Amino acid sequence: MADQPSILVDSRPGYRVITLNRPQRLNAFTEDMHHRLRVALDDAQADPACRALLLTGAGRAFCAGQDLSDRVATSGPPRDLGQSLENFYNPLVRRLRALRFPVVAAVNGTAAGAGANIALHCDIVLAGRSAKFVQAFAKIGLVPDSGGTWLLPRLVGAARARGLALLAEPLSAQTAQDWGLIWKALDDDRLIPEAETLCTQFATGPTIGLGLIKRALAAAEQNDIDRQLDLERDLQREAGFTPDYAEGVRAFMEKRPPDFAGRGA
Ligand code: T3D
Repeated sequence: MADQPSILVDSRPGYRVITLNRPQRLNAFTEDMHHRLRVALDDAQADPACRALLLTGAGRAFCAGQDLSDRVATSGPPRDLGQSLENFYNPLVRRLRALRFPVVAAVNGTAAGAGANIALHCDIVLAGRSAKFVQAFAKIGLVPDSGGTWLLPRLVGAARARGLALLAEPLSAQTAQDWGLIWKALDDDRLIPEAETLCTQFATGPTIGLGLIKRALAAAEQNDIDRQLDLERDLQREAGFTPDYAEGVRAFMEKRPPDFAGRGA
């Protein structure tokens, strides 16, 4: 396994599949994996032909967060974990959230620590029924990171966020769906086909408009209603000038499926 790349990238028509690929360590993060993922996300963002992303894990897990074999205390001074967040995890979360197209997470197995929160930042989170979400941090004396303390109360409310973070117990995919933490739990054998279908749908969708929806929903986390109404006005103006909007209306009136180009004029 040593010479296997820690990230696999597969280009499909209109979208990419990124697979976290350290299955023997449940796809736990190393610096090499962070570097490769950063490049893969930047490449996807820069490619106008890429209109969606599928993120998944190799083997039986999605991702177990930081590789703890890199964190065993030695005789030297303790590692500055704040620096690790600053250099690796925070830029990753920011990159992922800033992608101009929809990102589908196919959580194929355990998602723990930063691995859980990275999955939860994706736009659509699908999970196989065997998958579990674990805010594992408290078990090793850490604080939920990668935006976990921000995401959890917003997704599931304060009481459940406190339980998940303080108890660090695994949450099943089905309960994650029931609580509104994720979009859908699926039978394991349906997970990847369903994620691919969604990516194909997004890859033939009005990409600029979908990106604007992402921006509006992200901004709503901070805005009051007045600021959000103003933002909707501005983003709708932008959407209304896209060729895909013109095509969408034409297709509706002509009672045919739209043929979205996913590009500006
Ligand atoms: O450090 C910083 O930079 C700060 C940032 C931190 C971000 C974080 O993510 S901190 C949280 C780190 N992650 C964890 O604490 C999770 C640790 N793993 C687990 O709790 C469990 O492994 C799981 C709940 C994820 C899965 O349990 P299970 O029973 O399905 O599998 P297992 O037997 O525990 O693990 C299988 C193998 O993967 C095992 O190796 P072995 O014995 O077969 O050689 C295990 O050691 C390895 N593994 C699992 N997680 C990690 C790992 N190896 C290194 N790092 C891991 N995170």
